[in-house]
Amino acid sequence: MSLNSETQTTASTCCYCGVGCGVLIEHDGERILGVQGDPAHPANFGRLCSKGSTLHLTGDIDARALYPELRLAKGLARARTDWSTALDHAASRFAETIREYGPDSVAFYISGQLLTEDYYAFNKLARALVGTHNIDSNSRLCMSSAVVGYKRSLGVDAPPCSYEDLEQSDCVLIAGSNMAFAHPILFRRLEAAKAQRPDMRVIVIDPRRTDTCDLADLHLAIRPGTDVALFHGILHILIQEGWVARRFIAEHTEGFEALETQAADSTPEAVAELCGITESDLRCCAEWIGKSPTFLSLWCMGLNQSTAGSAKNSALINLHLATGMIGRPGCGPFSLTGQPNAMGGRETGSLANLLPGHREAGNAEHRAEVAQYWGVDSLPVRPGLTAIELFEAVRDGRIKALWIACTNPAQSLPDQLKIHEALAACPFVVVQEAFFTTETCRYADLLLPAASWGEKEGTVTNSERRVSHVRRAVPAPAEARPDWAIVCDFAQRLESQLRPGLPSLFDFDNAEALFEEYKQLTSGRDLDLTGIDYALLDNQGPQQWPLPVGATQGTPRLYVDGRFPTASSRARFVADAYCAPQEPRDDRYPLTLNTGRLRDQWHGMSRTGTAARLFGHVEQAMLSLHPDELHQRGLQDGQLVRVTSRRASLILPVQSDDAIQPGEAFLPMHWGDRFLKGLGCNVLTLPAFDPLSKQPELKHAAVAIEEAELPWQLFALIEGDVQQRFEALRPLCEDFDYASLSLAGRERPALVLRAAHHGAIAKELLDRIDAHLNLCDGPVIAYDDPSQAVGKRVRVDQGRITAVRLAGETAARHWLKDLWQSGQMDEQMRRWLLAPLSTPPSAAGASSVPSKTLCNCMNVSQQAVCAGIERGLDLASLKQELGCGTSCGSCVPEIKRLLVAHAAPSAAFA
Ligand SMILES: Nc1nc2c(c(=O)[nH]1)N[C@H]1C(S)=C(S)[C@@H](COP(=O)(O)OP(=O)(O)OC[C@H]3O[C@@H](n4cnc5c(=O)[nH]c(N)nc54)[C@H](O)[C@@H]3O)O[C@H]1N2
Ligand SMILES: Nc1nc2c(c(=O)[nH]1)N[C@H]1C(S)=C(S)[C@@H](COP(=O)(O)OP(=O)(O)OC[C@H]3O[C@@H](n4cnc5c(=O)[nH]c(N)nc54)[C@H](O)[C@@H]3O)O[C@H]1N2
Ligand code: SF4
Ligand SMILES: [Mo]
Repeated sequence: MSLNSETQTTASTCCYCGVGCGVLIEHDGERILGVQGDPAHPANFGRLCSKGSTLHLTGDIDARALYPELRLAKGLARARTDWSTALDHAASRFAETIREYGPDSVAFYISGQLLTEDYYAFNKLARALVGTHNIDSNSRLCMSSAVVGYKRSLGVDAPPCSYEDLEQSDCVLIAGSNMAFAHPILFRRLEAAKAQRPDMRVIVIDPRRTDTCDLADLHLAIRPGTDVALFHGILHILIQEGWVARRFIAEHTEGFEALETQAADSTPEAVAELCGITESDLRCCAEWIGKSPTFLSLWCMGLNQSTAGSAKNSALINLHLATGMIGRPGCGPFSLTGQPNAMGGRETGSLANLLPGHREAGNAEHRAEVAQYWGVDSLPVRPGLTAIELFEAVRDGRIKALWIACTNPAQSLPDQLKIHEALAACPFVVVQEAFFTTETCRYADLLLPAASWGEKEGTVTNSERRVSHVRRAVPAPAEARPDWAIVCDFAQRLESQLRPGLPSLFDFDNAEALFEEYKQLTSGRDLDLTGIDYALLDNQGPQQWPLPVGATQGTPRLYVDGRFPTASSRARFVADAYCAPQEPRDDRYPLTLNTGRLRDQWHGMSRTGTAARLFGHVEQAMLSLHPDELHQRGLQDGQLVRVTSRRASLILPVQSDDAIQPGEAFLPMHWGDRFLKGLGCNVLTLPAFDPLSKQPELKHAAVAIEEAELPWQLFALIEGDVQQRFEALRPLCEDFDYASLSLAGRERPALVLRAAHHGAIAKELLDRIDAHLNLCDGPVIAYDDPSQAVGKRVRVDQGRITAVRLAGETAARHWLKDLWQSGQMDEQMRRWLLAPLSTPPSAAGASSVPSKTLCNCMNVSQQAVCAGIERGLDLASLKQELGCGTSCGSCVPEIKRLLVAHAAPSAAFA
């Protein structure tokens, strides 16, 4: 996009992951025109990944929630209303419910993507005004095991490291993190460090061979869920070999004896066997940890999302304490936070069991401190419900009014059938959302449009405890409002019902006023933020806490003096026994289903799912299985299967992938019911949770698969107005056994529908689909077989294909999609269209495989890269000739893998 003289730039942050990159938003005061990495931001120094650099292409206005909408009675449609009516109505419903059933009959379910000021307002609303601890967030699905891990082992919830430690470490252990996809800018920093210091050891612990393994000197593909056993086994070897820091243990820790006894049983033979790795790999891993001068560990959902999540966290921290590898440059246990402000949520107390300033809701002294600061008599004593428990309480009627903000539980929580039941049964559901398209919005009795990225002000804290100022670049569209403002406006209306005549607790004119009030609650606490204000962040840039008033700079590293914030000032060894995942595989459900992230999509895709090019790398939801598992079942790559867990089934295509171990399966978490009929991957997952952190086991569900015989297939593509067409076509998908929607293209985005059914669908349904595809009249070339075995329609506007529909048989879909993409239309195709043939003309060089965009920044396809490799190009010359991998670098690991596959004569080369 060319920038004119009126273009302004606003420095802000990326709204995706916990790396917390700084972005420069280019805009004209009304619309966002472009985005660049902020060279001055210490998280990214100007770089952005494939998601950050496409932010300005996302957020299609047609998908945004623009006006408050109210449903007056269940069964009726929602209608547009004004803010005042909307919030008065909500205040009355909440006040009535609280009066009749008590404060614990209402609940708030919020998000790690809110800003610190939003969180603070929600917390004060729930705990001080309503008088309930029923306020939990999606961080329960994300970081709560890390919170428990830090608190149990080190005393408080504080990641002790800095990003610089990645550059300074000699041995980096990456456990249950695919940082190449999920924290790409940190992965780039690690790549660069390893290129500079090739002696640096990188160990990856992940059941899958991910792109992150590209950097690994050692990859331990352990059996899912066996991390605790592995960490105990490593400790066993460290002790046996004398690689433990006895002096550090004696001076700065407690509880080592109990752990030694525990580790004594974890013999290398037994652990290697249990984890499914070789004893020599296990010993190698322990040796690198034990002998390297510095040791850093990075982890994410592979540890946290587990019924042993807390135990996994502490077992890993044990290794740092045993080796004294903490509090020094290049050392320490360093959780990568998922969401952009998961940290801020923890700081402001946005989990049911927490209170602002790293306090505990279960601690009477903490409750009294906070109550006094807020000027209320007391805070409730009764513990609040955590995410899974909370939705259970919604389902069984204990919760009668539910406020959901900035999260999409009807996609992201496990055991989706129950979540949908709960939302349908709840008497009053408020959804505060930036996009009206999410699965959860369907259940909103009141939909409140929220401002989103680039439209709101506040602060966020990234994985390294660094607080950034999030600045507003443009006004929010239509009537959307910032989250904190919605909360405060609602709270004031609720106050007039619940505590009439008293001074308001929510008299805040702007986000900064909220920050100023909140930060005093951190005074004297481990995270002391009292020295931070917006002006300091503006003048001196983002700062790492603690930064108490009077301090001149933030704190890059914690525990440098070996003193820990526990009663004894000693860190604690935790001796948890290994526990297997809740749902072991058996004869009936012989596969373990693992779920996680793709490179270019974000969660439920409300934002990334509006940018066609972000589907270029992976176009549709596929279940990945080891080739042997496909072979055993006589399945072909791309064939439709029915995946069944103890809870439900889902139909989608399989994909052969030797990065997955036999006995396991992998499904991306992104496709919910909107993009894939059948409620998405979480219809399969289980609600079992960790006893301490209450974090659910989203990574290990037992499943079975069988071929889904759905011979009647449909493929459709239509260019333009993709969001509107999405809304129109999605309801029709319900009539198919399988249906999935996605976007395709770059400059001319198109909506793509793939569907399949056990028999031919009704002619009337096909006609309705054709009508939405613009294929009923005008320049349409059609062949319609009366038996519906083959039906083909293509619209050609000014010599270019603009819509396609294949019915019955879809073998020509890749060929037609390529023709659409290239803007070509030839005589051969015209002839084919008019003939009763289903397969594409072989002479046309028609591709039988879908094309894939490897490098999204520079628009380079996998085919082009492979052709380059065939011509003998290496990585440097591929970059130079094709441009791939020269911008954000996210595709480089994949290009390297193709180079290796080509070099190895036996490996399959696509
Ligand atoms: N592209 C992209 N990036 C994101 C996000 C996104 O949606 N898209 N979301 C953000 C958020 S909120 C989060 S929480 C992070 C998540 O970031 P990650 O945790 O890195 O991502 P996941 O893909 O969920 O899971 C990581 C890995 O855990 C592995 N794993 C599964 N079971 C086990 C196990 O038992 N042990 C071990 N050691 N590993 C296991 C999986 O195979 C997977 O490769 O990503 C953040 N960044
Ligand atoms: N199977 C499986 N399930 C998982 C996971 C997994 O690995 N596997 N990971 C879990 C994890 S770690 C996480 S973090 C969750 C994420 O799950 P969700 O929280 O459900 O994910 P999002 O789709 O990011 O939801 C955020 C919503 O906020 C909206 N939004 C964006 N900006 C704003 C704003 O400024 N204000 C408001 N009010 N709304 C806004 C977006 O449109 C979006 O709908 O998923 C969890 N679920
Ligand atoms: S690494 Fe994370 S914060 Fe940085 S640009 Fe990518 S998604 Fe945004
Ligand atoms: Mo997360």
